[in-house]
Amino acid sequence: MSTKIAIARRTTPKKPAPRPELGQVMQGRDILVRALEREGVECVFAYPGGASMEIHQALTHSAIRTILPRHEQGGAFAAGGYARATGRPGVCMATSGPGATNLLTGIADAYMDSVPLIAITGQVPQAMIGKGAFQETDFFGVTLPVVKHSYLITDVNDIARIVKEAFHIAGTGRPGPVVIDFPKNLQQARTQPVWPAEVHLRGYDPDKRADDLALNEIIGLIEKAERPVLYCGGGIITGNASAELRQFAEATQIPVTTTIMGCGAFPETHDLSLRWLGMHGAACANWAVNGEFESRKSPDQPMVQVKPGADLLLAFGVRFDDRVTGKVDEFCKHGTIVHIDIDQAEHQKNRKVHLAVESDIKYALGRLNAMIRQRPIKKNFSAWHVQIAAWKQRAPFHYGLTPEVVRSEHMRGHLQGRESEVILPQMAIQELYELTRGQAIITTGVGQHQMWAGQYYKFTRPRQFLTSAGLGAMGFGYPAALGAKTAFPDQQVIDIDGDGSFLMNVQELATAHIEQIAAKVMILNNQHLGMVVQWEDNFYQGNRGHTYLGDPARRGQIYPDYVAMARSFNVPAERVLYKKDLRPALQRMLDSPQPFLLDVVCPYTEHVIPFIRANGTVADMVY
Ligand SMILES: Cc1ncc(C[n+]2csc(CCOP(=O)(O)OP(=O)(O)O)c2C)c(N)n1
Ligand SMILES: [Mg+2]
Repeated sequence: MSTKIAIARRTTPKKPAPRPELGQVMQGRDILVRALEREGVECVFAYPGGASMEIHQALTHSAIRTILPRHEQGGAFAAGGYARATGRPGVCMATSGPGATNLLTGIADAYMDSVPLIAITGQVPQAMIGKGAFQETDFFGVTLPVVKHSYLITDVNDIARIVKEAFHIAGTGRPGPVVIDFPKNLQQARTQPVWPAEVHLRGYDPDKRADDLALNEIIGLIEKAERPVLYCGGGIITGNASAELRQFAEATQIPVTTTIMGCGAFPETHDLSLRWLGMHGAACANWAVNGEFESRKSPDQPMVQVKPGADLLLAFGVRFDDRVTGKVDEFCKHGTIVHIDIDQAEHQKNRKVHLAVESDIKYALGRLNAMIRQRPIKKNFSAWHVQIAAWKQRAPFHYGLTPEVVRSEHMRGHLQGRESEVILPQMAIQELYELTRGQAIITTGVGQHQMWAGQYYKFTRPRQFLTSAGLGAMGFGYPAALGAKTAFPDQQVIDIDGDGSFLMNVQELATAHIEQIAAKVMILNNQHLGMVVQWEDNFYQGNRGHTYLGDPARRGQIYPDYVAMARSFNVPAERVLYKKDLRPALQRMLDSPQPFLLDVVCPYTEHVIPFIRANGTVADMVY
């Protein structure tokens, strides 16, 4: 028997490759700035120093808006916020040594959450590299584990190509941060740049497309399933595949849960939405994926199933993060798992799956939708929908007033006799949700307030919830809000922050005022590192290990005075203590044409629930 091999013939004539363009002689610093302009960069968050001031000089002659953060970490987070809000690479810049190392946390944050970020750093002159020169740090080496790619420029003739490649790498495939380290002597050197028209990188092909065989298999699995669930992540948002996801979910009637990174990828107000899953996710989402179990008090007790969970899990643009899976062997233990991701490195990494498909998710969902249009799925999941509706009704996100609030010493004075006037943090977020009609772009710090922001603000569109999810970096919220507001000056951008997190980049109030970036911040001020307190309560009998942020000599007072602090930056601010004052104060914050700080004083005694302890299972869920 002969084997036929089909050889594809090129039927259309080959298009001539676009030609590179020759520029005029100029200095390296100007080549860099022209290259940024050619990439369509609108703004850079840049803090100068000896090794980068040449580039700042060049920026003064450019239409690019240069925003001076008051700390390089703020600049990196702002660029990250800009990138998360727009989908376009954010650009930050710092000098060598300490300037560069101050960017590091922002770079690591972008790496963990697949955010396109370009981090440019000045470097000491080439002749000084390796000599322990003043402000010399091997930033290429320091950042190696937390970048998608990095460059140390060694030839002035490479600048134009490197910038073009850096933007291509940062923004395509699975996005991520790219570092460009730029020695000062090359910033000053002169050459005639060659502007490349295209990027060619051997071995880097971000255009991955699932084959129809695998997609057909997925459709077959859906037709065989009784209890399918879509588990969707940030990949849907970075892949611009929200519309395709919605179409797919509606056509198949498969319920959707997302990760925190995926919040907004599917409207959380939709009937098919289970909200987000994992450690602090919705009980119904955790049950739908894993099944419902009898609550157990300790991990040594057996797991007793009450209701089965998903028999088919469609994991699209996710990475099986431990905050989602808990004990990974128990995660969706009895389901068939299909994993579509553009990054092959995520396949079979954390959780073994039955079918792994390497693909751009927008392409895969678009193709699945086309297949379903041709041959609609006949399966009806109504029994599954009934079960899910019952779970949703039984365990929605909830909170209530407890007598414990008076344990918060910073509340005792003003609450005496008016305990019902207490503002619980969840309540403040709910009010904000209502007043903004769910339309604001929300950023957060890291801690309890972050989880409550995810629970009590419902996100209906992608790029609406900007949070440091993978790295969990306190201090992210306000600078990220500045980045988002720079990109979308006409939208309401609000940082829902913790008192601890906000203080980590409080200096960015100056950037907000001077640059007139009207990002707002609502501090849920519980005078504690609330999330760590919650763990102390659960696992260390409430013994406080340096989790109190107030002034031990004056526990009845609020410390520090954020209102006075904001005013010193010329940023209007108010404090609210009582429920009756909350709504009007929020409204004044929303109406302010300037940046605004609202200090909302809350008790520290609330715990975030649902809660599944680290490496726990759904049987350990407190809800
Ligand atoms: C840079 C950084 N340092 C430490 C931590 C550990 N950590 C996680 S949550 C948290 C408490 C945050 O307190 P706050 O910002 O006041 O938020 P709350 O939990 O009180 O809402 C801490 C210290 C972290 N995530 N990031
Ligand atoms: Mg706090």
